[in-house]
Amino acid sequence: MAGMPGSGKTTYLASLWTLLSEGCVSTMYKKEVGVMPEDCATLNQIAQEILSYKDIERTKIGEKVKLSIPLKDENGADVFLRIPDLAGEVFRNLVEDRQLPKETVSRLREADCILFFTYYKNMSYEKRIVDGSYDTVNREYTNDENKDKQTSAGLDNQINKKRDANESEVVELLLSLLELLKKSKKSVNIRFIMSAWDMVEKEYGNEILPEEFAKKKFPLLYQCIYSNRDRMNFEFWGVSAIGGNLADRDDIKRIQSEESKAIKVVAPSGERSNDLTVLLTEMGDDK
Ligand SMILES: Nc1nc2c(ncn2[C@@H]2O[C@H](COP(=O)(O)OP(=O)(O)OP(=O)(O)O)[C@@H](O)[C@H]2O)c(=O)[nH]1
Ligand SMILES: [Mg+2]
Repeated sequence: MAGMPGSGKTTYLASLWTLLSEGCVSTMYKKEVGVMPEDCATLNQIAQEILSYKDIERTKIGEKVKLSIPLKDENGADVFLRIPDLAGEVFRNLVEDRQLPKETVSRLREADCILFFTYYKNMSYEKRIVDGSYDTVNREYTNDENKDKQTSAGLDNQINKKRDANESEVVELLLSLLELLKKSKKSVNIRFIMSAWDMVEKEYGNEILPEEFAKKKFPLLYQCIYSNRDRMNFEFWGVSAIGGNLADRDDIKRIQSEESKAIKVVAPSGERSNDLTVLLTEMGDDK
């Protein structure tokens, strides 16, 4: 999983673990009874927080949680799943300092598929048309407490820990990952995950397809993906790993009654399910 801070990575992983361990939703990949993953206790703790409708804490640099477990596919064949959950800060640092831990680089090189998360609500707004005499990008803060961080000229071109990443920085992250993988992979398999799909549907209606949403909301990222299409196999997915907004009482009531059925996964074709494991299917040349 890759993605800037607050893009929905940990929530996906913990909800995926809940689905696999409870087994009450029919899933493409299944866990055998009694098989437990490494890091089971931590995953249970995060999953429990989500199940008690609490906002989970951001992953810190150095935390090394992963979901590492043998599964069975629909034909009963063995597959081994390994998804490390890194702090978004690690990816922010890649954009800011051009550095990524060696271990993460090798994991990315070994990965069959990268799940690249974005959550549009946890991104800074970026105004690209500059008024006045500045010929640079003018970034604005969505967060009040960060307003004073803008320079007197109203410009701040440095990504920093005080504000959410903006679209240009997400583009930078994607380009940096492609650069890192250039030598080891002819073509990189990437699924672009539009997190918190429940929020998207509230705002844009439930007819919108994940790719249409990406094109509308992230035009720069979308353009970058298409102009690098010879370097990746890619797909756009919508995922609501919680099923609703934990700050909204009506949503919480609905999640309480629907339970795991509140989870939503929208495939590139628009096909819907509650199965978070469909994102684990092979793609591209590996199919
Ligand atoms: N409405 C809604 N919000 C969600 C959903 N999934 C995640 N979120 C929100 O996104 C926030 C961030 O999610 P995390 O899973 O912590 O994000 P992360 O990518 O792990 O962030 P870092 O640990 O900082 O890298 C959560 O606190 C939720 O508020 C969802 O399905 N629906
Ligand atoms: Mg996290």
